[in-house]
Amino acid sequence: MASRFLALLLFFGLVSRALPAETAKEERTAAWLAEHYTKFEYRIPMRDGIRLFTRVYVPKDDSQPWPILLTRTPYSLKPYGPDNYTDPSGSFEAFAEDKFILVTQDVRGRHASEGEFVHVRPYNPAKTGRQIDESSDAWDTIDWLVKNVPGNNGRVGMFGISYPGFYTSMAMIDSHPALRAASPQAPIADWFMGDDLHHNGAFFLSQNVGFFYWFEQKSDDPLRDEGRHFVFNNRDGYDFFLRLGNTANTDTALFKNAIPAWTEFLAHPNYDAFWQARNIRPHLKNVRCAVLTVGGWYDGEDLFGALETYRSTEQQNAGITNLLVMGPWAHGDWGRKSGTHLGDVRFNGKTGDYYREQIELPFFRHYLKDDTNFTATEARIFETGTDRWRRFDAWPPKKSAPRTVYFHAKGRLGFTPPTESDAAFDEYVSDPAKPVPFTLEVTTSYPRGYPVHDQRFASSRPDVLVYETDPLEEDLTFAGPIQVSLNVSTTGTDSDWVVKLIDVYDTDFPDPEPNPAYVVMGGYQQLVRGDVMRARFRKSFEKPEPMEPGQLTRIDFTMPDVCHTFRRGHRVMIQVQSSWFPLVDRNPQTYVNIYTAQPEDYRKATQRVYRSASAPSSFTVPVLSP
Ligand code: PG9
Repeated sequence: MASRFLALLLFFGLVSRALPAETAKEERTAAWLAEHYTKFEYRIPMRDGIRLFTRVYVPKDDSQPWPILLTRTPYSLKPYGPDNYTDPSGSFEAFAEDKFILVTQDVRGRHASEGEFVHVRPYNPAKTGRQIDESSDAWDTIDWLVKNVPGNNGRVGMFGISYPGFYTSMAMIDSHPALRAASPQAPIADWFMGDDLHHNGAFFLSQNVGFFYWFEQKSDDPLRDEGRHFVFNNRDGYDFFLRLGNTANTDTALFKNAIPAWTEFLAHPNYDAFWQARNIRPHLKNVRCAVLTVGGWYDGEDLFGALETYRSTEQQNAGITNLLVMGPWAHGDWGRKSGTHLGDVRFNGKTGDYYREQIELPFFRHYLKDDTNFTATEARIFETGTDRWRRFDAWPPKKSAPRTVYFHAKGRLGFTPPTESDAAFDEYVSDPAKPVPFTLEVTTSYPRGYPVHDQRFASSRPDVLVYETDPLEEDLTFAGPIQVSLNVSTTGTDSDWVVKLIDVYDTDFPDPEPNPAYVVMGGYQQLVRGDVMRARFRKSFEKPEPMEPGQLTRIDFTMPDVCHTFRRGHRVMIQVQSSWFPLVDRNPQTYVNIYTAQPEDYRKATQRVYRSASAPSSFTVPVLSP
């Protein structure tokens, strides 16, 4: 009898251990946090006397001193109050479970903190005395925390996604000696060149209108500011923004000029001092901590910031540990989702869980708790297409060689330069009254999955040029930035040139199972990377120039890196178009201030893309040897 009872105990013991982690692991709740942590709220004085509201959770386990993990945010610390605990999730949950002193702070001028908020407050390299910026606020905060928070081990880590990622980057500059590890994740780096508000000077419209309206809410009780969402009287963003007219109408007709920051953004249509001062990249120096920059290949908001923060830190801080993680994620998904799929595209495993458990937590445990279970790999990169994690000792990988892919007649792509005569080109009529949609989804913002959406809805349009290879005879891996080089002409005096790199699945690619949306994956034209270049900025982002109607013109620009394998039997496709609406505001195709363009300024234009021996169009990308 006893042996049977023992066998049963063993069986259930094994079974409970064998249960998948997510069923065995209790859901972390605010009650769990209150049981294991004590909450403190402080108003930390900065060097100019302004006090920043700061929430501190200290482990009740006082068996040893614990390191501090700090996040600085403009998005509020709700719930406020010493007895109101947070429902931990994602990375916060993993850190709470592993025991750190968890600190979150309202940045200057936001919610419960004093002072004036300034969007992406410029770094001041010449500040002295009581002069401040976000780097000094981080320094003063860290200095106060290690001197005042009970039970800390004198070491501080920082992390944050997007705007909190920007504040982490700012803390890295002239970093405090107690800051040992920083993880800027999808950090804002440059709002004019490639993050959130603009790409190559082209204004991102639907992605930002609702967000900034919500962000800029001022309620009389900042501790209860839920923010008010803009109420669109038409849920179809394509129709709504087309009827709205020019971009400045977002300020006058929608916001009634009630959002000074938005008015300010629209007062600077070029890369002037306002935007250049907000470019953090040249200031990422005197970084004395280990850095783990994280980004998502399909992040529609700050992919540029992640790649550029890693690059700028690498170039300006020789000898430090500066690492990069890039996964198959939309904005912020790595910190809060399992990461099994995005839109219709499935990935091999729980990429988000893997990142948090196998990369992020070991990084902070190593530098803040002297845990040895960490290998500082320069680049942990998820290779899409083959759906596997890879380790590289440099990014882009050293074992890659640049290959140029040329546009050819009859919509072909090939690795050999064209030989056609000078008159070889393809053309389309770009009509601002009928811009090319960026998605088929009905939205007034942007679908998180649009960076991997099926592009078959666009390839059939007469105002979209399509070029593709034959089915590949072997896998082809692109690993790095995509240098686009177009030879074009237009009958207008300005244009947008949108280029989309697409993976065309083989015709018998299996549909998902189950398939509630009746998705047809055979022949799927998965967007891998897309971006826009506003032709007026082709020579200078600071001093734009009109295009000469009918004149052959070079349009060169770089699309953010990829690490994507086009599998054998797939095709590489390029689509070229002159609008991407309403993700990007419409270019009237006449050389006026686009934001205040009048209805008569919006004119059709005939766009030509040349593909001749003397005027080839192409893209060049590092190709990884098999
Ligand atoms: N990338 C987000 C953002 C958008 C617009 C302005 C500022 C930030 C974010 O998630 O913070």
